[in-house]
Amino acid sequence: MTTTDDRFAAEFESNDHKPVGYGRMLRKEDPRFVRGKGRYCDDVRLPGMLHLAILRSPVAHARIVSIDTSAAEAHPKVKAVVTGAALAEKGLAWMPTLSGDVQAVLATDKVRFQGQEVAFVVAEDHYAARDALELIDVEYDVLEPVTDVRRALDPGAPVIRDDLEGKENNHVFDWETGDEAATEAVFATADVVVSQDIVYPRVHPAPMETCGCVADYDRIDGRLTLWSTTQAPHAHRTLYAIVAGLPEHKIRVIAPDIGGGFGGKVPIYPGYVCAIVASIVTGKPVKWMEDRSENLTSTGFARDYIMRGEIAASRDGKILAVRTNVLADHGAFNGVAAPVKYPAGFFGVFTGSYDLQAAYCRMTAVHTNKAPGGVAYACSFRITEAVYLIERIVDCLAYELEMDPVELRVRNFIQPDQFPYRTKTGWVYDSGDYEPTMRRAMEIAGYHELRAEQAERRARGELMGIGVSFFTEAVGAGPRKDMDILGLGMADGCELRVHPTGKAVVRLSVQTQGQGHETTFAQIVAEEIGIPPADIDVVHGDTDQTPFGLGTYGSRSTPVSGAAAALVARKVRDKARLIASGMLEVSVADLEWRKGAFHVKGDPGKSVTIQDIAMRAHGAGDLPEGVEGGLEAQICYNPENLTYPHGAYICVVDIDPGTAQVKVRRFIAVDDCGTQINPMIIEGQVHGGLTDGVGMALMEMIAFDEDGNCLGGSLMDYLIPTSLEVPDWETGFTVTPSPHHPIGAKGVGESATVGSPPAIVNAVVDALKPFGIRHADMPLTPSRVWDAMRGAPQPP
Ligand code: MCN
Ligand code: CUM
Repeated sequence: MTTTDDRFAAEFESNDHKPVGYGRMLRKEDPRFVRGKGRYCDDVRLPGMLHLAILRSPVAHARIVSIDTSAAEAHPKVKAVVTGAALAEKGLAWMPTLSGDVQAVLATDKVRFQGQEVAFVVAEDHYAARDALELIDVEYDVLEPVTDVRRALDPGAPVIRDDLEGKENNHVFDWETGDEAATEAVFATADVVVSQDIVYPRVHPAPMETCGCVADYDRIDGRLTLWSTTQAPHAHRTLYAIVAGLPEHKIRVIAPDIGGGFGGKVPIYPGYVCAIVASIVTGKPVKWMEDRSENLTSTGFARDYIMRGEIAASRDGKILAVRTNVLADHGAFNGVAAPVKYPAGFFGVFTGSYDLQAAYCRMTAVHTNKAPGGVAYACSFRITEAVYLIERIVDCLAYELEMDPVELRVRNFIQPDQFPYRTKTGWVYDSGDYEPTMRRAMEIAGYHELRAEQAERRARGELMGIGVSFFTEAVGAGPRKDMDILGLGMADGCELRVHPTGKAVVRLSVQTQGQGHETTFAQIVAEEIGIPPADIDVVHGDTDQTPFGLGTYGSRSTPVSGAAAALVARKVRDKARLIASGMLEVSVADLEWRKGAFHVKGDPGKSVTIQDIAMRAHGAGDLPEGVEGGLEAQICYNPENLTYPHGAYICVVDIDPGTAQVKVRRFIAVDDCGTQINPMIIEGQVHGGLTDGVGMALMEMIAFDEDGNCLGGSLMDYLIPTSLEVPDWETGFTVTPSPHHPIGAKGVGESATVGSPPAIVNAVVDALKPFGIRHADMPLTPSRVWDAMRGAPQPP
């Protein structure tokens, strides 16, 4: 099989788009993973370890009348049974969420979503703990649930958060961005205005490994060690210190190998806190691991935005303004993980890749009787929703103007000479060159031939669709002046030590969940300091071993920690230069750095390698005046701005007119993430994100019935794509470096998840054009497509 990757890779890497040295090297972590030697949380087994299981609410909204734990306590293998009331006595029944709300660790007064934590059991083994859950008798007084987000603010709607003083309705926040009056003025005089209701359903990241932890509290020296499925070990440690009142220096959070995070492992879940409490209470290590249903029903969901998009344009296709109104379902507790000043994440980039005159967004967020969460699943802090909105509404406009969707986009692109470009909602895009990326995707796709083929097929009554999307992402949060999580500024520490024999260790604050950091961060350091990646160990995921930083999400590792790694290596190199000048007995100005060695200018024979310098830095003899021994450095990098990767995606679908089944025939993705570190890993990230996109566009939705029962509690009901549903991805790349990142790299980990759903939906809607359909909501399952074809009303 020849993939586009092969066809284009050679050409791509031979031009000036060279990735950093060692480019497509194989992943250093893979020998361990492919042999089944990864070490995940559930592999942690400590002597005397007990097992914790959580009793969860079977109903969405109810007052707790009584809890009888006596039978469970009498179980011979049970060591402790803990309820909300018991936690309340210690002031631990509630914990802060990442968005400044509070969430019940165990319910005391009411349960507020199906699957909420009500009590926990600690037992000698996992099975006994689960068995004992069935012995707990809870009496519930069932209340009317709020499941329809559109009714959450109705007068008389049950108030979910009566725990909050003075709370009289289900309102969470109002938020707006852009200029309402200026936008109204443009809309009032525009030739064409198109408006469309668009729903981005609630979906779940569904990582292979569910959430869990092992808590080990040492009563003698008061130390807590927590192995935990976390994407942000340092931030979690600080929050545990605040919640549990433990001194921070006595807490060690270890994130071992993680079997996929996708944002679902950013929040602190009640289960982690329960395990910590259980270990403190019993004096033994305690393990908690969720099962699949618990993961799907109670951990951070994603999306759940109901949007009205409006676009104003001139008759000849100049887009003038975009306006949107959003109703956001935040579930029972506002557990969204976003920088404090950004309650709607980075949704403000809904103006997309287009040069507009005005834009405005108004959003209302509400509580419903559903699990908390809101930004997981490779969301780039809500850019998924923003890109879906703009790329769907631009297609609606193309439909009304009867224009080709590519031509409409190209006509409105922000031009290369406009960067840095300030959008009408205040985001400053660092760099971009959009049209070549779009043209490259068209070239790989054979866009014009595809359109000709489509015309022929349509004439035969076949349903073929071609969908386009073009996205600009904003990744790499901070800078810290604008961005913090619960007061913790979004900057990243990094530390590099070169040992006497010239081997190195780089210590990161970010934590990989499968993205290949052990490889790519070694590559960044290797490029800067000339030590081969094999000789550079990447240490991460352990707060005792690494400097403070905010963790991995929002594709921030490369933009923030990647920059930190490059700069810390340069700092070491600067010191190495001083030592080299002593060794070669020339002035610093006479030295030239070339791949791993300092050479005396004009005397190529005279040089010292970084390894020679490392030995000298630690060895006998004098160093130049004022230079300390050792060869190491550390920094804390505060990014100047986010980085703004972009991409052009084209999707080709066929719909079976008899069954309404959508088949994704081809998918072409051209991504631009600035300077590439490892093109193979980037392709892997893109392939994964595109697969996510097929899932969301065609299959995935966490639905609820009227009683608030979650209908997506197993992978039989919540469908995720397999290799059978996805095509051979065709990828291509362009490179527009970030001007402020030390090596020009931008993030890429969420690009494809962000960019692909609109391309797929646009393709399906394009295929349905003969039916006069302009929009249909995700997931485009056969039944939804069938209904759309029959003109049936869309589900709410
Ligand atoms: N990379 C590169 N060159 C670039 C940019 C990135 O080689 N110019 C490489 C990086 O070195 C890194 C990978 O691509 O190995 C992703 O980098 P980056 O875009 O910085 O994203 P993060 O490492 O911060 O990863 C987070 C991102 C997010 S937020 C989600 S959600 C997601 C994603 O990554 N979750 C994932 N990809 C995932 N991939 C796997 N396998 N598992 C997850 O849980
Ligand atoms: Cu929003 S999912 Mo990722 O940012 O960890």
